[in-house]
Amino acid sequence: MVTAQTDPRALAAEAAATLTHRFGISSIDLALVLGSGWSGASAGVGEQLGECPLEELPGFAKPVVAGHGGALKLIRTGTGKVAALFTGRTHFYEGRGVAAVVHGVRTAAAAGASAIVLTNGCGGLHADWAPGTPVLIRDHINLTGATPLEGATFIDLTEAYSARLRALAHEVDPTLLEGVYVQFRGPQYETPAEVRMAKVLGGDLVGMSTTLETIAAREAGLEVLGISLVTNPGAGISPTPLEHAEVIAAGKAAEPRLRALLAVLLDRL
Ligand code: 8IG
Repeated sequence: MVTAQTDPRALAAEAAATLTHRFGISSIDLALVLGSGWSGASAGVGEQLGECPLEELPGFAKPVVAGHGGALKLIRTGTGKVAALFTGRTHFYEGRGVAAVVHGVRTAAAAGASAIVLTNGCGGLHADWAPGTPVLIRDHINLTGATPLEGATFIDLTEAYSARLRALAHEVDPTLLEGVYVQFRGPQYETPAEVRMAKVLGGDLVGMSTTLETIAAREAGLEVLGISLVTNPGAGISPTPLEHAEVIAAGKAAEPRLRALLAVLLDRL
């Protein structure tokens, strides 16, 4: 028997039903997942309609990483669209399985979203991509060895990251860079040799999220916009390791730019 206990899509449908019921809405239009360094950027974006701890929705658990918040905020954008903001995500390295990692994406799709913005904090593979630089994800390399798909589910990923949405983001901020995001399993950061490998493979960014979520989003028919915030140079890229305080300061300095980007994007998606 297929139940919410055994079928991740049924569980996502249940979470979506709980979400819409709880907030008294029929559906959502958009979703936004906030990665490391993005919480400040989302403050004040849209009009907040409500908020609930993620673990109160079926299938979600408390995030394990302190500072990776775990709430769902419902907002209304300037153009009247309803967006679900996930203030934290489950990472693959938590060991809860791929279905848990992509549960938010599937819940957003089941609640009616047509597009999802996936953000993250990551390492940069170019010495001149300073901490605080936002980069649109053009494509990805999934080095986790995992996938949210099962069976003969041959999802096309030729344009996993919507060219339409990237063009829109470029209209909003013409100076935005684009790059290829390489997901490692983590939780350890890369060795310098692994960072060189990621670069040889065609990568520009290294991180521990997003690619599995993008695969699940494409399976569910969502348009995906991926935006990375370079928070540190990948291991071995910078001759002098950055001070933690510098990384935090760079993230803070980037907030107004990220906030403006998110606000306008959510209005236009
Ligand atoms: I923030 O340098 C952040 N997340 N894999 N490598 C990986 N993930 C990251 C990094 C990094 N920085």
